[in-house]
Amino acid sequence: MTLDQETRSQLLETLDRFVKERLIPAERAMAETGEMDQSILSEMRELGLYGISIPEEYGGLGLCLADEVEIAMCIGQAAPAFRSAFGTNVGIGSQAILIDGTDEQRRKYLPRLANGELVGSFCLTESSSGSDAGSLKATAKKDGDHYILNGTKRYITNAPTAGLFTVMARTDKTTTDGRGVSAFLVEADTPGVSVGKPEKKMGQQGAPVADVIFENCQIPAENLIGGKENVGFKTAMKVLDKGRIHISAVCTGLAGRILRDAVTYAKEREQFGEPIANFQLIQAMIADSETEIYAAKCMIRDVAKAKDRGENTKRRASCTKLFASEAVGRIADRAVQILGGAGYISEYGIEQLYRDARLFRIYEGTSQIQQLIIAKDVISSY
Ligand code: COS
Repeated sequence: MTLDQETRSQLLETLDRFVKERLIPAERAMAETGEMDQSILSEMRELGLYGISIPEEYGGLGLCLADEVEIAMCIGQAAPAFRSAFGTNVGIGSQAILIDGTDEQRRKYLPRLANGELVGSFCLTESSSGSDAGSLKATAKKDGDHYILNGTKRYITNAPTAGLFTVMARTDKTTTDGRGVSAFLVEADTPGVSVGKPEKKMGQQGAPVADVIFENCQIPAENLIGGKENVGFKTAMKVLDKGRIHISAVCTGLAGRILRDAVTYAKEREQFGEPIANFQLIQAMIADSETEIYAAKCMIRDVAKAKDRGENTKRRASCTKLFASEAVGRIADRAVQILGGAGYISEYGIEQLYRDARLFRIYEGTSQIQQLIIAKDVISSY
């Protein structure tokens, strides 16, 4: 569904107020304790944020990607951990079911993902397979009308709060690449599933990340996504194609926030008898940052519309993720520079956002993986 102009503006205004009145003031406490305020999570549920991408027939808002990215840019203005709380339900924790799941799988899980009762999480990465995702070692062995799952997944976002895992595991032991991988839905309370201790991280405190361990975990055969073996790697790639566009929007929302904070500071801070915003070397950093934000927004809106039209956006999703995540890194770096000594001191908040932004160049595919995807696709097209 595409929102009409008025509904879209009203929704974005409401969310912008929520960001400024509720999320930004709660950032510091979350960064210090690593805990998200439960009342904020309830408000996010009430706002329908967990279900923005899930079709209305399953209880979500059923928004098109063009609307979803506007919401991601808006919420992205606050510390990224807030977006992460519901982001897996919107993206990597629900999309495999939506893209390749059976009707029964959709009916069973999507309504509870849409209202936030269930948190979805995506288990692809392992200790020995990060960028080379297809080489994963977790196994799923068919045993009558069940599969027996074994393996350990690493750095799994929202693992400690998840009720449902999308798990990629090898069903064809004769393979070592993506061709023998299948995708499964595993409920967190299934015997044999355990979650490790949340990792201590550089930033994004409040967005929990942990190992997920599967030990002789018996899952019903009907939880094989789409009922088809050995197509799970492709499912994961399709999920990431969309996820990378969404993440680009989060990067760009944060970039705008960081620039705003840096400009506010530059207008107040005086040196050599005047605000530092008057100095052209500061202005150059502001101008470069604004230009990159504008370019990223153009890419995001363009690729989101293309995906809504049903086009293959693999290359463009990677171009956008590469550009937007690298841009927010540069913008955060310039903001620290504009704030000078204050940029390095936690009281001013920029150093926290600088650390938060660092993850974007790594997760949902590193910048180098985006470059490989883009180059391979371009080379094969000429
Ligand atoms: N959509 C649909 N199918 C896709 C696809 C996509 N976006 N990308 C790849 N595929 C298909 C290919 O067409 C190929 O199919 P065939 O075997 O039928 O030809 C198959 O999947 C394997 O593709 P490819 O040969 O490109 O796989 P590689 O093992 O070379 O690796 C990369 C591909 C490196 C791009 C992949 O492993 C990757 O994205 N790694 C990063 C993982 C990541 O983002 N992790 C983040 C953590 S999860 S939040």
